[in-house]
Amino acid sequence: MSNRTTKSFEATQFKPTPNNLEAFFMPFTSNRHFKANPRLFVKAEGMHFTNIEGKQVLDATAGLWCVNAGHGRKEISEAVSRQIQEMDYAPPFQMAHPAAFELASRVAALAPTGLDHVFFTNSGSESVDTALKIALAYQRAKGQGTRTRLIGRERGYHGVGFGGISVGGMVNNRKWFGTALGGVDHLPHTYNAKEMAYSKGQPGWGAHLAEDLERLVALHDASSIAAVIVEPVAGSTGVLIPPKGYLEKLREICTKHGIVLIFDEVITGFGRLGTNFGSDYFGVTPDLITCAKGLTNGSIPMGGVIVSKDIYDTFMNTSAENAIELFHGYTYSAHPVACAAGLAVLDIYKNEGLFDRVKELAPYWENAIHSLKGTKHVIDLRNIGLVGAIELESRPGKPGARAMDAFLKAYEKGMLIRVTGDIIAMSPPFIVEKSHIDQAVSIMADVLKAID
Ligand code: PXG
Repeated sequence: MSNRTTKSFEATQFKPTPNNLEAFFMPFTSNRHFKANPRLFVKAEGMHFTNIEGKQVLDATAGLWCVNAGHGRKEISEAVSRQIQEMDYAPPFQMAHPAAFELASRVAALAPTGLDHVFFTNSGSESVDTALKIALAYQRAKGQGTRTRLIGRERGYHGVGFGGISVGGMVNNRKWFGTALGGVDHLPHTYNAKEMAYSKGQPGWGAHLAEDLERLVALHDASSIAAVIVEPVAGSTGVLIPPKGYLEKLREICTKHGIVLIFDEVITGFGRLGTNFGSDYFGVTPDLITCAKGLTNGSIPMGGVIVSKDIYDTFMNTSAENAIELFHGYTYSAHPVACAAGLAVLDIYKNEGLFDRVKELAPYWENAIHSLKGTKHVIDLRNIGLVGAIELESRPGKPGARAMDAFLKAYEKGMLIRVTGDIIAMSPPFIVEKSHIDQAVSIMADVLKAID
């Protein structure tokens, strides 16, 4: 026997009891507040979670913008269970399995024309870092190796990898972790309360903000810029909807200067706006699309980067015979269980016409969200597809405190919402009924009246 010093499970200081909340270092959570006031879900079905006290909680956020087809879908759990029994894992480097090709073809078929190859990852953050790396390597493969600069946008959220926080524009994701990537610059964000408060759908003001990209080109020179990344609709930083004409202008400037345009569609992909992708909604086609979340309905972690034919072909045509064309990948790229989940999810979306359902419900949703105009604390309301935002006036000197109170009060009243700063975001599963929308808005109105 080797002389091992590993402690036995029993000898560790933590009692492995399910109600010991200490060991789990929770992500993006106030650990101390949570552990003093725990909120645990134990079951989920359709539009509702059940919490540990046995109470039903209306899911007004589709989990974290991911459970688009609603909870507890048997088609997904059966497909996952079948796959894990048949083959639990297959290595994705120099080997593969059939479902990976099937899912890639199905995703490519949903994507805008010209975007027809898919690289699989395990999360939105990995998709973003993958897309940035593909853009850099593509420029190099084309003989444009001086193009190393990446451009993001203020108030952008692109996950938590070093690439993502560098191009992102969220101060808390940047200030804690050192200097992040060098050579990054940012476009201004597109929100202006004075010009666009209470806009329904896309604001009419602000297309000119895209011209800032020309300013950055003039400053850095196009020959140093590899890619621009934006969310078509900024989600995490408070639902910032692109002004009419803005994305079109970005596309035009990127094309003019040979810059790769990346749309981060981790939230807007898979039907959230009532179209396959946000690109379809806005009629603007980028060179790369990142996705995750709705790809597997949140059931199994998976993300992807959808790649244009031009970029894929450049890799294929410029590397030596039998060389690895893209030096990148994850142990769990195209994991068979995630692929099985993805295929089952795409079937549900198609068979139930869920993206069309979003389109049909969007006007009802818009009216419901805007019916909160004049409610205590509200200073702006925004909507697009099945996304809504309620912006609250901040308490003096305490940004975010009021929305956090709203979050806790809503939970107490049986509804899950998301808050960021003093903005409340709502994004229900696409199976939502009008009666749920009415209920959600009425709970929201009660919550806002009840908090200081
Ligand atoms: N890009 C975008 C546009 C996102 O919204 C990510 C990348 C990162 O994905 P992963 O899978 O690595 O988390 C996201 C994630 C919220 C919220 O409340 C939003 C996200 C995640 C958690 C919370 O708005 N988006």
